[in-house]
Amino acid sequence: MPEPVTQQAERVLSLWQGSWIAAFGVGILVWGLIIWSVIFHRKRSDRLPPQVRYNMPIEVLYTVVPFVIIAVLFYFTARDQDYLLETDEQPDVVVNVTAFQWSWRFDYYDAAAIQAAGDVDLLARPEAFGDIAELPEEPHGEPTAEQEAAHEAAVAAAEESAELAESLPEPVATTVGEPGEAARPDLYLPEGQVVRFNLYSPDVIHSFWIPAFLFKLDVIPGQINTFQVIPTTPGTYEGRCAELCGVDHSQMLFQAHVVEGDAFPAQLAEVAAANPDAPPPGADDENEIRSGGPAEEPEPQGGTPGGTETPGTPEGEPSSEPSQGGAASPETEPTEGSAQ
Ligand SMILES: [Cu+2]
Repeated sequence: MPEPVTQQAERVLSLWQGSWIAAFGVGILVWGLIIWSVIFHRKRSDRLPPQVRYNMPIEVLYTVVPFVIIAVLFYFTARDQDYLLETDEQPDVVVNVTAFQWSWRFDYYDAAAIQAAGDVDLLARPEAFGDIAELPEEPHGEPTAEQEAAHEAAVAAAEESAELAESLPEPVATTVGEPGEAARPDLYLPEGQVVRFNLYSPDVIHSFWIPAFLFKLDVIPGQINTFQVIPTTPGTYEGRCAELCGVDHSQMLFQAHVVEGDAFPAQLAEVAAANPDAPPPGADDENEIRSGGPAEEPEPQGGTPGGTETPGTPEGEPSSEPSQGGAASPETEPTEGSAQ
């Protein structure tokens, strides 16, 4: 196991160690009993030992002991899982992570600004990623009353999302990566502060994994998973996608840098200065919201019925995308999920 570099990872390590200690305890008992019977209960004569049909105490023991073992393991696993997924503590920094085929986008938010705007949980809603701000498709041909009603409901929901996206504070810095080691994005985290991650996918299932955190979490289209950590050890740690997500899955790399808390604001300013072109997801034009590059990815597939997309063309360029996003209403699929 690598050294844990977050408070949460320490818990994972102790769960892992505790499980091994319990397993060794059971193992030593079983091996001991086997060796004991082999040595002290060898065949001594041809006389058959007394034959019995059952032995109640032993049968009960066989049944009860495994239940106890499982119950103990379950208790600690459930307890630690709750702890690892707990987001009660007020975060200092919020990072919206967008995992796309095949890289990462990191949007940093000032938790205090979000707090002022309402609730930090706002950012954990899909609207925060601006991705469903697009108006759904008009029904083709002669729509039935049912289709029309569904369409109108979808339009209303989309408009509501767009409104919410606009009311959210803009990220203080944004990084968009590209597949491969050379263009992998950097993620900066402050030591000793509470960092909230909101994980979002516009295309397929990915998994956000920093091995040194001893933790990974799936990034699922249509569902935003969140978790919080407090980094404890400054340093640079590898990050990757841990879910086979397509042809360039292995190129889906990033690096996490834990910097000292005092140095973090300056570091963040540097990130913001280095990526001035990255459009903020909360930009005024609602199609602009979608133009982060990654969020656009599934669109051509969904928008061109029967179109043969080459899966190996990750267009990370924000500039090439808005035109497609702009064609939003008539041409594209109403929901992201249906694209897959
Ligand atoms: Cu992936």
